[in-house]
Amino acid sequence: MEQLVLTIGSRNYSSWSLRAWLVIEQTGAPFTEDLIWLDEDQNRAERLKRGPTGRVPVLRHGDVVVWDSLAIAEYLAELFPAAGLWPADRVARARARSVSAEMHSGFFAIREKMPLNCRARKAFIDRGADVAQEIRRVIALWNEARGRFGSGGPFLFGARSIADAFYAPVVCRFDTYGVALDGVAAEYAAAVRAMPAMRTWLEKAAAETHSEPEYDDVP
Ligand SMILES: N[C@@H](CCC(=O)N[C@@H](CS)C(=O)NCC(=O)O)C(=O)O
Repeated sequence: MEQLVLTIGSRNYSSWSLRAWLVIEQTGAPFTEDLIWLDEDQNRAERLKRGPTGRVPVLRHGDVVVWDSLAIAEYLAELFPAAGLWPADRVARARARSVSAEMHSGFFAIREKMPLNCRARKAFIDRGADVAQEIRRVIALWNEARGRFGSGGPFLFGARSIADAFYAPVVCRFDTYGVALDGVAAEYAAAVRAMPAMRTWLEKAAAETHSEPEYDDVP
């Protein structure tokens, strides 16, 4: 098997990197990390050497280049069918794909007003109706997935899947910005935090010395 190389940005600030990293980690396959500090690559020169958009994450597998977190997740799901990256059941898989795509193409208010900053802890403040509505939507879809498909384990579709990788940065954001959870959502967030891969990522994020004031200064 050709070597897998995953280009990521800062662990503390790069939510799309976290998603792809959790997916590749779940395959159990060896891979090399290629970390580019976004604050040191202002003109995207390094990132443009890895992929055409100048964004991270990017996966290289021999001469195959895959950019964009969702495309990387799908590529890895095809490459490692035994890893169970998507639920085995067709209906559950369709729902897992839907909620992952919903995250990938939506939740703009959360993404803009609650940027990923894993190691920061801020007091909860009202960030506006659009953020509140998106938080309610996240909690509703977590509840629905857990209630309908989650009986086989603590994750959205029971066993860990790509959908959990796509919502893991949201758990981090809720922790950073003091969004209180209860019931099913609180239990699900605890399961995500307890994943060994998540703990590793958060420990490394806490140890990073690069800081990005644009995100640190968000109240
Ligand atoms: N849709 C892309 C988004 C990738 C993205 O925006 N990555 C951010 C880091 S989290 C980035 O590279 N930002 C730097 C830039 O846009 O210059 C994906 O899913 O991978």
